Amino acid sequence: MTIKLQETYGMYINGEFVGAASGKTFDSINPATGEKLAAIAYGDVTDVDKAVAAAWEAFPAWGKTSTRERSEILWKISNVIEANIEYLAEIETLDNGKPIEESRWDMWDAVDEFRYFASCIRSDEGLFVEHDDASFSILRREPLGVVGQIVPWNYPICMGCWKLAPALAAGNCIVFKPASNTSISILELAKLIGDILPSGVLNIVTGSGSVCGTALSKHKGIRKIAFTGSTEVGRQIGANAGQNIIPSTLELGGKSAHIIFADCQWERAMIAAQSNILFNSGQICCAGSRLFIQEEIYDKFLTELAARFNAVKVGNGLDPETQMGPVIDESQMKKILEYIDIGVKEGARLVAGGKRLTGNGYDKGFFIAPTILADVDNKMRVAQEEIFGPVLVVLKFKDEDDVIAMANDSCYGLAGGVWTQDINKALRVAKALQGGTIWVNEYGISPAGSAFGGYKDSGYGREVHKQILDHYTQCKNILINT
Ligand code: TAP
Repeated sequence: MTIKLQETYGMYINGEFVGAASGKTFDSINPATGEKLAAIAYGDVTDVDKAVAAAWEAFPAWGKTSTRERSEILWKISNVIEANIEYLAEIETLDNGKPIEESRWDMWDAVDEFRYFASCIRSDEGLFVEHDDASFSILRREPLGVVGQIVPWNYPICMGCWKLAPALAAGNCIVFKPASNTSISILELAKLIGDILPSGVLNIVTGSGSVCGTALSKHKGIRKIAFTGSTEVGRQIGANAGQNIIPSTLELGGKSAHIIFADCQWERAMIAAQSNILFNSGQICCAGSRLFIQEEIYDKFLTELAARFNAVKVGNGLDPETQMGPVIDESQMKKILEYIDIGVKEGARLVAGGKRLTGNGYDKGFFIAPTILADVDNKMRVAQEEIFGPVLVVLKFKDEDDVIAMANDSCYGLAGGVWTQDINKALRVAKALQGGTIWVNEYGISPAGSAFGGYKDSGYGREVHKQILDHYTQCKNILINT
């Protein structure tokens, strides 16, 4: 399929695509070619005001729909996404750069998210508390009203649907801001589902984080803000929410420990160690970016891993042979290359990659060779700071206590992974690790129904699980005395 994108995309407000009040636009760039894909409306506070007003206009009716009606609407949305997987996946790859197969997985994840929450609200039996023979309380879930949602560029549709599905399921209206690097796919999705949702229930504002995102997160008209992105911006969003006395959920950065014990299943652990730093060019919040290898197998595992990194086919994500695409933009590329430099200066040993790829059609895009920095000390900056690129840092460990201490010596606590065939050891380590998700003999998957979110500076709130519905509703206790 070859898609013809619109030259210009407006914001989606009150069921219509509209330009920014200022008339300004910004360009969305294909990271594989450096070429402009489309111009996007550059929204500011005026546009955000308009979107919030439209959402409140829609709320009285939407908030009163039955769970059956909302569930059916969510199913319809999931069916539309499923029917358009190839179309949406190609747009995602054009805009984000990831290999087309990864974009397809993201779309399936989005489909599943809507179906999961469509089912959750039909099976929620609510809470009833009997106080004594005469009186009882009904704990009623009520929607919050209008909620704000802000997402990053690494999983535009997938992260978007992680947020849209539960908010809609709970009966809220939404003002949603995609990342400015990747606004197109969610606007295309709005086109596809526009006639399923009543006007004003879903509004999408586009523009920069500093102007449009700030206007949304400070807006007095929103009743909750959900954010996925960097810890730095998450702090500001959380503070803004605090000022307005509204709840926030924050899914932030990570530097997850991926632990390979000597008794691991070799091939499976090897594949996971590679793919969980090279999927999406390493631009994954829960990437297994700190790889801990037990000393007995350190040299052998590292040598084989480096050979695999060197054999990865890097290229345009639309080429089905491509295993890893570009990084999102030039500034991200420079930041990643700087970190590689820092790591080498700190004393790490470069055993794969380490440079920008040039020639061979790479020059106009933002391609970095899959990189491994070995013999890293956990105190080094490359072990403590999130690089958000295809750069694996590798550390050696002696035993369980040693690796748990190093793994937890991080300001982040998003995720972690453990590879061993000893289930007792696996559980001991999984319990000891400070992270919201710990995979055992697995890494990186978060199917609907598992809970995803961070400890420490990685944020709070758990998405992909029905408990997020608590964050999109408020509880009313109705006490009845007979
Ligand atoms: P950010 O710079 O934080 O941007 C994320 C979103 O926030 C974008 O839509 C951005 O808009 C907007 N934004 C930026 N500054 C803002 C402000 N002052 N007020 C309100 N909104 C603002 O992150 P990023 O560079 O796009 O994404 C990478 C980070 O996200 C990494 O740290 C990664 O770990 C994290 N991440 C976490 C998760 C989970 S689930 N924990 C998942 C994916 C990514 P613009 O695009 O216009 O700047």
